[in-house]
Amino acid sequence: MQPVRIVGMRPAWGLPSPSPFCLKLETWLRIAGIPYRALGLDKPPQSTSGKVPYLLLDDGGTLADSNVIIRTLARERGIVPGPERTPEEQARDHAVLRLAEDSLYFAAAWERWMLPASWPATRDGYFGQLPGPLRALFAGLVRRKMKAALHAQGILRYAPEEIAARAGADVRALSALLGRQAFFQGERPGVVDASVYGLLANALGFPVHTPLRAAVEACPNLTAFCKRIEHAYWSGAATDGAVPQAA
Ligand SMILES: N[C@@H](CCC(=O)N[C@@H](CS)C(=O)NCC(=O)O)C(=O)O
Repeated sequence: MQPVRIVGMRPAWGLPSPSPFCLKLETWLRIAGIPYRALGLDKPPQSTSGKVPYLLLDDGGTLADSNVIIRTLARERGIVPGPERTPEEQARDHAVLRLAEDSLYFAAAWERWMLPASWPATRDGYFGQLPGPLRALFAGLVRRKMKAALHAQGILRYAPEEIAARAGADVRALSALLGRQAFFQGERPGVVDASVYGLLANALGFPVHTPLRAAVEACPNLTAFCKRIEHAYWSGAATDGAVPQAA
């Protein structure tokens, strides 16, 4: 089977990707057993959405959005998403995915891009490989773009303490929803597990002690969940070092 080619962020801080959505996609491909090549972004994303991750298609086009990519690959390859889920379980999976991707993600992005204490680590993690003058230029440009996006999304309109409180509430809700299960989707992991892992592993691996990181560290079932995924799908995998350039 030809490996699929995905474009995402280069590894940073010992994580396979500093992007929760790129780490989610790679983790899902590992769960699904689909061979892939991860190409590190070296220019603005060439996807229709302008975001990463995206898939490079054989006809030269691209396919953006982790959920769209996963749905497409699963359909094309006849991958069964996991054990049968009741309609109520499916609704719960849906709610967990949205909680992670449409709520917690934005608090995490705010911490990285807007908290003064986080900025040096974010700048060096995302732009450290660029030559000096370009590094400062791009870092500043992307930070301004992120600020506008976080304001438009709404999170930036809250006070910092409120953002931290919202992130903490999201994390505790995830912890309660996982409970004593091995994975959010039951005994076997699926897309929801990949998604939550992409976010939580990034919260724990970011080298600054932020309120989000503290909230995750305070939930032993979530840290054990991350270790379980890491052990099953990432152990022995290189998380730093050379990543091929995007075509
Ligand atoms: N819904 C998208 C979200 C992807 C996303 O937000 N990616 C971020 C990196 S984690 C990005 O590319 N941000 C750049 C931007 O917003 O311009 C997915 O699931 O792939």
